[in-house]
Amino acid sequence: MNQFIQEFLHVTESAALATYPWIGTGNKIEADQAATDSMRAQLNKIHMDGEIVIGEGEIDEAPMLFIGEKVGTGLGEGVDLAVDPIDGTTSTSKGKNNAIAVIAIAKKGTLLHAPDMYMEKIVTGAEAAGKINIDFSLEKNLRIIAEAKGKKLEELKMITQDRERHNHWVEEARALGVRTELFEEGDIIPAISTCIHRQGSADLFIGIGGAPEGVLAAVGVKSLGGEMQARLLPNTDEQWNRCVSMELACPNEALSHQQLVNTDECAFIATSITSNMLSQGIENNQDIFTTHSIVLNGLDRCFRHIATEHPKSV
Ligand code: VTB
Ligand code: MG
Ligand code: MG
Repeated sequence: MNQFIQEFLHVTESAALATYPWIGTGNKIEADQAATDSMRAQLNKIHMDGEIVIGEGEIDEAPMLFIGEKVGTGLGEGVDLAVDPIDGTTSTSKGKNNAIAVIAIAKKGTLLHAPDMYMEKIVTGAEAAGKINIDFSLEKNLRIIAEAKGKKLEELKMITQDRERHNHWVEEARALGVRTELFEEGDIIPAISTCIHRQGSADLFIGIGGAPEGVLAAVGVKSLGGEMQARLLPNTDEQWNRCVSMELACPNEALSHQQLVNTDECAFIATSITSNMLSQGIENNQDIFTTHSIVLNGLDRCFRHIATEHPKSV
């Protein structure tokens, strides 16, 4: 995968830059279209036999990068791709925080083929990896993390998206004395942030969000030695059958990290459109745009942030 990282960084940087004219304009469809067109064009230049296994649309929902779409020149290594040209289209169109252009890549056949539906997710950093369990109660998982980190419950922080469906978790955590941070949009970066040692980082991410975003986050979390577990939440017969047709025999079973991403040969790359807790949004300077990206690689545990200056004249 390493040989591709620079090229994929160029893909997410270009997609993010393509959205720039649309930030804060209220036009989320146009923003998404610009990012998608850019991402497809750049992906198709890469010498790989790529397949989108996590995308947004189905085949008839052009212009999205759809599940099953082949990308790249068709020559070279087989690669599974998970893409979200913009995670946070509403944030982009409203000029609010937490919009990213994001890609995860992995050796062919190693990423979960998940349809676009809700997924329950829990994530923690390396200290409690191998110890938490999505089938345990929230209290039990919090106690496990506290013990693994040598902290008191009052010293822990949980992070979750500000949604009514999460209120019971928020109440439970706060009743135990665990501080709980709520964010508005975009659950990929908050999930990954639990694996990074920074002041104020959360110890546990919990939430119900998009399944595609779940698989993307799983690659980032894996690259940092953390642990993610998940469960798809099909809530119609159609969604259930869709899972079965994607070879998920028990659509609502607990998914281990390995089921989400079954290799260390993987990478996660996200360029910030607007700012988030780990990285700054696009800066518009006189002759250049500066982009800020996060690059994580399953073969080491480094947290790389890459700033790139893009001359406007090119
Ligand atoms: C989730 C999350 C995304 O939108 O899909 C969420 O994974 C949708 O939640 O990152 P709602 O249906 O409650 O709005 C995002 O936050 C992208 O904005
Ligand atoms: Mg999107
Ligand atoms: Mg998304």
